[in-house]
Amino acid sequence: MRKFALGGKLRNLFGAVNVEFYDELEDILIEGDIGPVTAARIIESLRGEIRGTGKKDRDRLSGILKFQLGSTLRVEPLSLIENTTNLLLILGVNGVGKTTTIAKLANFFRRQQGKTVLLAAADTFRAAAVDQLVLWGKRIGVNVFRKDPGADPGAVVYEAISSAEANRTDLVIADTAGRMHNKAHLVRELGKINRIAGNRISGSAYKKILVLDATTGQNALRQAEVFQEAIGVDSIILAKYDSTAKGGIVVAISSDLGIPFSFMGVGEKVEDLVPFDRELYLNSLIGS
Ligand SMILES: Nc1nc2c(ncn2[C@@H]2O[C@H](COP(=O)(O)OP(=O)(O)OP(=O)(O)O)[C@@H](O)[C@H]2O)c(=O)[nH]1
Ligand SMILES: [Mg+2]
Repeated sequence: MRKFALGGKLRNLFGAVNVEFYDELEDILIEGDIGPVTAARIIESLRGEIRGTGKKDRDRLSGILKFQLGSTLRVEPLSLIENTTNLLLILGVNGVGKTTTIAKLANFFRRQQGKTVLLAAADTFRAAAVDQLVLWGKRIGVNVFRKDPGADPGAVVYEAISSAEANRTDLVIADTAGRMHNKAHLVRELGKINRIAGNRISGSAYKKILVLDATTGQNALRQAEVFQEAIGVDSIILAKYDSTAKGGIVVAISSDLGIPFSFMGVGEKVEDLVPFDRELYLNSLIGS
């Protein structure tokens, strides 16, 4: 597991605790994408914990900080309901890694859990998006339900579910377009797909999964807010985790929005998807 820049800075800070300690720590946390609100809350708790003993050795400080960061971190595996058709609706803005993540998820559930999978090409906004999904489908040996470019994405999802149910397929994973004209358009389009999907598949067999690009920092928090508000988000997959020097956005999102993380993308290949590991993540974040 990679080490973040935050970890190195924290090690230096903990090695030489001085009067500026809390200010410096706050700066480091904010720089690491933890966000000002969460950083301030963590500093407050840390002050409270340390007050009294006056002893600030490195191990104790990093132990307390790890506990504080972990206390708001939500990690939850993505589990499918047995004996029914599940739907994962994949959300995210343009270019975050949605289509690649869909191929990775399909491969994961097929190989690791022996599930049958159908991909639904509901990013009908541009022809290349459908072609890209079809190409991934061929590579990993999974069928892709498609209609003509420009088709109604809700209809693609509806018909893909019908086809999957007829074939007793365990899982439909639907791609969606992130490239919308504006926020209102995005929200309207997603609302429509969500209503159709929710009418066809009920309860926790239908999950809305948001893909975020780990390299976009605080912007990822704003994206999560928009999708959460639009149709709700059940789980987040953090793509491009291999390409970021910061990881604090996970803590910020967990803490502000309470959405759990399920997987992280760690490369461009289909095998490069790993279940989100809480301990590994916290250790790599604070550099222990
Ligand atoms: N390093 C790295 N690259 C990734 C990862 N996931 C996706 N990518 C790359 O990110 C780029 C965009 O990925 P796509 O899957 O096409 O993203 P998208 O969200 O479907 O994009 P649009 O359909 O254009 O909105 C591609 O070059 C992928 O190879 C990851 O976990 N790590
Ligand atoms: Mg795509």
